[in-house]
Amino acid sequence: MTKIVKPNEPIVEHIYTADPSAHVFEGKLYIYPSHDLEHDEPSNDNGDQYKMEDYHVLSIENFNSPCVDHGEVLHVRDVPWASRQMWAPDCAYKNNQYYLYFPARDHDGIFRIGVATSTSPSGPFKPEENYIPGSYSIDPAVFVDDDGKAYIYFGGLWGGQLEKWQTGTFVADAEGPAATNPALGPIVAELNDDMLTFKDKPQEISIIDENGNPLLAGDEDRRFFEAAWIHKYNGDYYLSYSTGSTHFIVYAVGKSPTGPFVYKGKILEPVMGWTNHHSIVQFEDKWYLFYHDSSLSGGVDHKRSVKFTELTHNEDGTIQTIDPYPN
Ligand code: FUB
Repeated sequence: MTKIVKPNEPIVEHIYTADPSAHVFEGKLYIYPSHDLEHDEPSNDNGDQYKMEDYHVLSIENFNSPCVDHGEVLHVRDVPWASRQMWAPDCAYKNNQYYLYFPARDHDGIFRIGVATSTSPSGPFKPEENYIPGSYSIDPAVFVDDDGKAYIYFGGLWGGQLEKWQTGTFVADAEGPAATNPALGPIVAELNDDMLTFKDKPQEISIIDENGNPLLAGDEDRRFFEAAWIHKYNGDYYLSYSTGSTHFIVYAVGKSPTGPFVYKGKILEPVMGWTNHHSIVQFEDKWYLFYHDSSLSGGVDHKRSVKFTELTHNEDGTIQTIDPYPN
């Protein structure tokens, strides 16, 4: 019998899934996850264990229904510019089309961000010939604002190569900033109406503390690492992201989609497995956090499963911190 989805449990168990980007399209929840491959190779800080080759789309009609796997919607073999590692994707709707944004290494081993299109939220998706010109690093997240303008957020440290782009070109042996210097922020670019190209040169987002000072690279509990996501609540823009080495999902709030954003607090405590990656979505009158952990595989970093739970904004706009293992 097909299982009804339940909070804090894997939404599917027949494949490993991670990095869920959840959206409401056509009245249903659609989830665009990474599809973790089963293998027994060791983990390293470069993320070589994340060898994903394709994407599946998942959907949930409501929270009394099972999760549907719409099958493979894009494979790396069909993407002319990509060679390997189809990491965390996202999807956006505009111009009566669905746009799947995904990072992968190009044929020189450099992470770039590509787009594939479909007339259906469940795919299949047809990739563009080349990656988005001027794109780099990983973890694209696309936010379409109420005025119709679309913004793409991206970037991730270490295996995600963000620190290698500090000069504007790829420097293979570049390290991140010293601990006492400002941390690297995620990158944002407004998209053109075609949703396939950047309108302007991507710019780094500033994340500051309550005194207006930039978060420092050594502030590992709060500084950006990867997995940027934007949601809008009561007119404010909430940038949430993973702190990587300290494994939190945290958030910062701003008055504009491009920042600056003021650090506010934690959304999710560490989960089982090294990575923490999420999305936040309103469905009907409630807000939900989609996230992943490695509990189904007994803690294997690269064999993860997507889960969800309810998320609560307090009256003052702050978000209640979620314990992923409440019982
Ligand atoms: O799934 C591969 C990578 O792991 C993602 O791109 C990161 O955000 C982390 O979850």
